[in-house]
Amino acid sequence: MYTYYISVGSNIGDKRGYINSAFESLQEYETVSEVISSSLIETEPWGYTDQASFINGIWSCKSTLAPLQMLGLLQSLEQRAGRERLIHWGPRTLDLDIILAFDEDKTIISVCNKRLTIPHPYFWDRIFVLEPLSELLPTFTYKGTTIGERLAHLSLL
Ligand code: PH2
Ligand code: MG
Ligand code: MG
Repeated sequence: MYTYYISVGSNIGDKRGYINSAFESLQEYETVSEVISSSLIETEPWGYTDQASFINGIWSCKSTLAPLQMLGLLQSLEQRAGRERLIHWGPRTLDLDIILAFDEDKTIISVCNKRLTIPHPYFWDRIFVLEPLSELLPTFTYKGTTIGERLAHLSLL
């Protein structure tokens, strides 16, 4: 059994609607359990800034699916939300990214291949990920820094 933390984002159309219907769909898979959502927050676009504000949050869940299988499941939920890949980091109806995965003994899992890199390569730099993640994992520590310290640091930049 794996534990996943998934970053969710939307900045087109009925943003909360896309996120909430995908949340309900995720709960319907027999291979997925204990689905929990952080609060959803409105955030300014990061990276490619000439686009609408986002609604962001973090979901956690348990699953028997291995990381690449979970990626496939999340991509099918993005497809159902009409996701199109036009501009890198550009506007999207629904973006579901695996941020972190843990195995049965709570050891962090690393994956690095053409389709998937986890931990997500930018998660530790993004307030829109860390703020909702801190709600679900308030004592998380990465490379010797607590999530609270990291958020304080990023907020001062
Ligand atoms: N996603 C991006 C790029 N920039 N900015 C915010 N605020 N929220 C996002 O989810 C987001 C972003 C690429 O995935
Ligand atoms: Mg993303
Ligand atoms: Mg993505």
